[in-house]
Amino acid sequence: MNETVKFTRDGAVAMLTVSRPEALNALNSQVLTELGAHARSLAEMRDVQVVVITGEGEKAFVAGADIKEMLAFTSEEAARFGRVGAQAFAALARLPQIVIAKVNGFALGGGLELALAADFIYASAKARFGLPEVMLGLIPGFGGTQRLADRIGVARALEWVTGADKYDANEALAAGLVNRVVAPEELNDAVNTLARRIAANGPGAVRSAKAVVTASRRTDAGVGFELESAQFGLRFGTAEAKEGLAAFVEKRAAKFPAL
Ligand code: CO8
Repeated sequence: MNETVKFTRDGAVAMLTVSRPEALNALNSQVLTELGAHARSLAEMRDVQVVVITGEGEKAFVAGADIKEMLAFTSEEAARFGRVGAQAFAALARLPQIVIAKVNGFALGGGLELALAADFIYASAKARFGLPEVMLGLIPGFGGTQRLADRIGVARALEWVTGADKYDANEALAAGLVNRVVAPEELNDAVNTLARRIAANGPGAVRSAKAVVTASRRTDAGVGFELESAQFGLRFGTAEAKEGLAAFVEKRAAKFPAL
């Protein structure tokens, strides 16, 4: 069976590309299974610091779950499909690395849910976002209701989920869904530049920062601040922080040890 998710790597930056361009990269069972397997092996890769997720071709990031496959599902098959997808997306969302969704075109339904499993989204100006599930009599099933509300607020998320409209890249930017919008031909460069910039920093510090910043969502403010102080203190026991501080004082570029 041909692979439907391509894994490529450039130094400390890895890329997952959903590759079914003939179906606008729709998520079938095979894609979901492969995404889950990649997420689990990426979690163990201590020499990868940034993961980019994207879709093959010019037109789509991912146009949703595969409607043609879902059409024939029994309830049991649908439940299994939902579980495999939810587990894959949860594994991506739990990765210790920084995960960037590079949204080059349509990010609809499960496709938007996949982008939401990343830490943040960079989008081409021709990207289109939306959760059209209710038009199919469904609701988002891969964690998208929770992650969208978390990203753009409950009121706006309810409007998006129940109205099932599509939003262009600038609307998504204004809503806080997308971090940055660039011209389509500039998207690769913008993401690569950011990914390399992040990967050049102290790898332990970047992972620690991700753990602490994302904890702000799950914990009340007191606990989050305590976690931040604890992690801040722990940094000082690391060779990485010693090197970073010394390099600044010595006016040279830091040479961080591997994790
Ligand atoms: N599934 C399967 N095939 C798809 C999908 C899809 N989601 N989207 C597009 N395709 C296929 C088309 O069928 C077409 O194939 P063919 O050439 O064989 O007919 C090919 O991709 C090209 O698509 P179009 O010809 O439709 O291209 P257009 O430019 O005319 O339209 C759109 C592009 C607007 C993106 C349109 O394709 C579209 O509306 N697609 C469906 C979008 C959608 O509704 N997505 C949500 C799906 S539901 C979902 O994601 C649920 C997730 C949660 C599941 C939880 C389970 C428990």
